[in-house]
Amino acid sequence: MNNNNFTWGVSSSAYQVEGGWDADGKGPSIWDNFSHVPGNIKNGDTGDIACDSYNKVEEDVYLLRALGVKNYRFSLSWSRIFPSGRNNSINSHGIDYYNRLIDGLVANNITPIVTLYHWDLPQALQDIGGWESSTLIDLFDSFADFCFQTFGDRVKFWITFNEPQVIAWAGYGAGTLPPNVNDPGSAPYRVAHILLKAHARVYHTYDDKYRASQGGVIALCPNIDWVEPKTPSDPRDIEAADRYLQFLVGWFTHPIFKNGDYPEVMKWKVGNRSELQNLPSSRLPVFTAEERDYIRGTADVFCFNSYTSKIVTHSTTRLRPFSYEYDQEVLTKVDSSWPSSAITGHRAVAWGLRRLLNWIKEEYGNPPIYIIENGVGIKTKSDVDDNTRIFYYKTYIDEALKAYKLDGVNLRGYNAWSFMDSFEWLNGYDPRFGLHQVDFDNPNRPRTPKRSAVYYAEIIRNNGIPL
Ligand code: LGS
Repeated sequence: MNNNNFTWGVSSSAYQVEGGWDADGKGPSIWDNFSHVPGNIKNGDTGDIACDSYNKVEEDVYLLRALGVKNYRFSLSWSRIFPSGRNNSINSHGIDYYNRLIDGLVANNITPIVTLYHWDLPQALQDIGGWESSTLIDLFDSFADFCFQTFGDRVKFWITFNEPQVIAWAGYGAGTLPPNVNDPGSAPYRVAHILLKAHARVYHTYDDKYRASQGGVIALCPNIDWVEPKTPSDPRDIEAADRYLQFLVGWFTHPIFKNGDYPEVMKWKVGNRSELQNLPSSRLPVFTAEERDYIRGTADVFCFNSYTSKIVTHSTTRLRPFSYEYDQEVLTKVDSSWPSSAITGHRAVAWGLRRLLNWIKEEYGNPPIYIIENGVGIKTKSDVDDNTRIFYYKTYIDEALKAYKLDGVNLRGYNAWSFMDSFEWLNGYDPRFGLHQVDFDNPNRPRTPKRSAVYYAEIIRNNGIPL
């Protein structure tokens, strides 16, 4: 590959690797409290110690350097920095930790990509309503402002929200993830509205106060599954697939990368126009003209996470009233002929990534694109030979590079999920997504590179798949 600026990296998030859940003055987050309730997490696992990265800065940086990555994407734990979520109490130990990590990365020529919010809201802010409260817009902005001020001399790549749709749907619709609000009617739409405003506010704060002196980029990071129409010759299935993508991702990226507003199909299906269809009245909040101007253009690059692909078919029956499945008349499922990854219901469909990259290029005018998470979880502790993961990376990276080299997609970087085995939310420590194995039975949490780490390091050295 002739582009030496292409950036290869690995990704993680604070709650999944740090541990030190109450160390040195850190406040509790909604994930600390949720994982402490027996029965919530598989095998009774918690992130209390996780990979103990809080105590392993030097070792983690050493492993990153050995991999040869150009960047490391991690997140900041809000309640480690502001234990109560507010800037009236600042935890200097938490700041020291992130300073040591960032300094270690920079000293080794590894660019930090820093996510401001990867799901671990300070509990104190959940207590005042969490993302259902517009007060969070101010509070998130003041947290972000502090982070820009404190770390922005060395951090030049910021992500506001990881997978905002998961925050809205899983947190406030299905209620499967904390704060477990089960309100599939309108709550996810209200939460998304607040997340979009919070994202835009933080973007403008960066623009107004820091961009000139710090010169970085800022984005948000939705998750996107590629979808194929079940019957490619059936226009209704094609439309259903498009509708799925608009409800899944356009929800956030249409306002930001297009016109400051939700996709037309969302306004038609769940906005005011739904009254014309004799459906429940609008659940989609409305932006004022001023807000649309404020939101439009608030990302410098297009980041996303992707793991799998699905099949979509049109359906004439509404699956769930007030729905949760993209309000649709859309059925999604997996194609049983696609190779299964080790995760139930999660197929490894590498060519879906190429199509997805082309869709982003067409839909949003070929912005600079970063794949921030891609990888496979394997449900076993003894994945020593690691063939499934090597195959996954080889085929997915190959398809991403086809999009880049052959299709003219403006792809700038690829990050593997994950740097190391870590706490996988409701699934605890099984499945394993890591390029490094972590021994969670050992209090020292030793890390061992897997064969996939060696393979990925070769890809990085070769700046593409080795011949
Ligand atoms: O750990 C998360 C990874 C792993 O797979 C990361 O924090 C998230 O940003 C992201 O959602 N991640 C992810 N998503 C794909 C869905 C995997 C389904 C796992 C199901 C296990 C039974």
